[in-house]
Amino acid sequence: LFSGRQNNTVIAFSAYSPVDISPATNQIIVWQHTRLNEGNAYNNTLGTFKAPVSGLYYFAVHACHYGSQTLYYAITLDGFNIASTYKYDNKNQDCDSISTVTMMRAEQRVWVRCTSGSSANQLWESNGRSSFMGVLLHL
Ligand SMILES: [Ca+2]
Repeated sequence: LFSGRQNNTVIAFSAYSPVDISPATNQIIVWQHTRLNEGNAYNNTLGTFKAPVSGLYYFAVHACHYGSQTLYYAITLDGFNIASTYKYDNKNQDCDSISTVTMMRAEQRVWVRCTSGSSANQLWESNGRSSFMGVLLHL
């Protein structure tokens, strides 16, 4: 698949386990554990991904919430929402996903932001079922 490519830079991460399952409005959702962090561009203390090179990137969040809680979140590029959603179920735990592709310049950052927070436990996290991932598609 990659034969003939002159540059085989691999930048990819997959992170899970949000530090705070009751994020406040505008709080960064910090995913503290990484299954994968090729290129070390995802910072698991800040919850931010910093593009090491300019290119086309893909990001996705899969997030689950507690029953009767609404979970509002977005993928942001330097603070501007580039994908967003909210998820509610009046009874059951449930999950949804958002994903997007975006051009990034080197040093720009992407993170997951809670767009309307609560002091109640919103994020349902067990065994890594809520996660954030990103990958460089093309230089
Ligand atoms: Ca909190």
